[in-house]
Amino acid sequence: MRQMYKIIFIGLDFAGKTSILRILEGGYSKIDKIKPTVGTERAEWNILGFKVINWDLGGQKQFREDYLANYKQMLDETNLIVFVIDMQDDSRFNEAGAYFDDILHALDHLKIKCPIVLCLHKVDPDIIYNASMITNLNWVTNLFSDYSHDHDFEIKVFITSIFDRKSLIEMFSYSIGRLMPLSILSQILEDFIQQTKSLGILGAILLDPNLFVVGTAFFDSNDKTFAYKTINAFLTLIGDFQNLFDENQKAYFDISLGNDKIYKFRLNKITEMNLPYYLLVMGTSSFDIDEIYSLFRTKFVSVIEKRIIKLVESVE
Ligand SMILES: Nc1nc2c(ncn2[C@@H]2O[C@H](COP(=O)(O)OP(=O)(O)OP(=O)(O)O)[C@@H](O)[C@H]2O)c(=O)[nH]1
Ligand SMILES: [Mg+2]
Repeated sequence: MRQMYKIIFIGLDFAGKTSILRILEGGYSKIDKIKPTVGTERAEWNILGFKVINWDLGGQKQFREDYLANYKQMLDETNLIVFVIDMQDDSRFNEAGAYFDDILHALDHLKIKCPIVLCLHKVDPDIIYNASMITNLNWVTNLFSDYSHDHDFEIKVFITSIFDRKSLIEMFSYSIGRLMPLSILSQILEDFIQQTKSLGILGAILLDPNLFVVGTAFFDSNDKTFAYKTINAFLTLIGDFQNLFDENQKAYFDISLGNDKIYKFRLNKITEMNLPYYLLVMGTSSFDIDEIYSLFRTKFVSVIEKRIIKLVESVE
């Protein structure tokens, strides 16, 4: 059987679980039509040849009670949990925390030690620095860390909003990175930036056809942080404008930092591959993108393609 991963999206009703999944699926257009989820909805995604089944667990009280009564059936063979909390509704933080506690106990009973991702959600860009939001973020972080204290789970916290698609892509890229052996793709990119260092490259990010980050390599961690922030702009543009790419399937983006420092970004659709993967490269002003990309095309594309095919086999 092909390797399959089960990801559970769980949290109170109205937390935003279904909305997150719809945005990750690639569109704002579907958001208006979302209704409260009745029971559980399952969706199968193909990521790098792996089957990822997202379980969206409706959060209304009767469903929560039902899952807790039948937790074995619901949580069995879970590979990762995304727990979503509505950060705009402080009247329900304790209720969300108690539910989280129930889930941790159920996982302990089943002896499941999967990674857990906490989405502190609905932290929209316009309210992220509001005093009340900062209070809420501290409150919930402390509350949930108290609940997780007596357990032994690897918990990673993300601040997310459907109005910041990058925050969701970052959260989900982390999640798939915890499941799949992706480090091999980053190793290939490491090799690539070493070989193109003299051409002014600072780093590279490989995005899959869903725009999830599947590999990164940078010489400097500050550059990496900077590149991640810029991805946001690119992802929004790719989603919104079909004509972003020129006839060579490249998109350009330069950022001048004022002190003579220019960061250049080039996003390339890797047309040689069966599905549209994307390579984002970051460089200095002397960056020779044509030469860098031609080296990528001749020496790395087929290696990456073969590795992606092999990834699935390696875990079977
Ligand atoms: N402001 C804001 N609203 C959001 C965000 N995410 C979701 N919402 C809204 O929150 C409401 C509930 O979203 P859903 O995705 O249906 O929530 P759910 O967790 O799936 O709810 P159940 O299916 O009942 O468990 C909808 O009106 C969404 O538009 C967000 O990041 N910011
Ligand atoms: Mg829902």
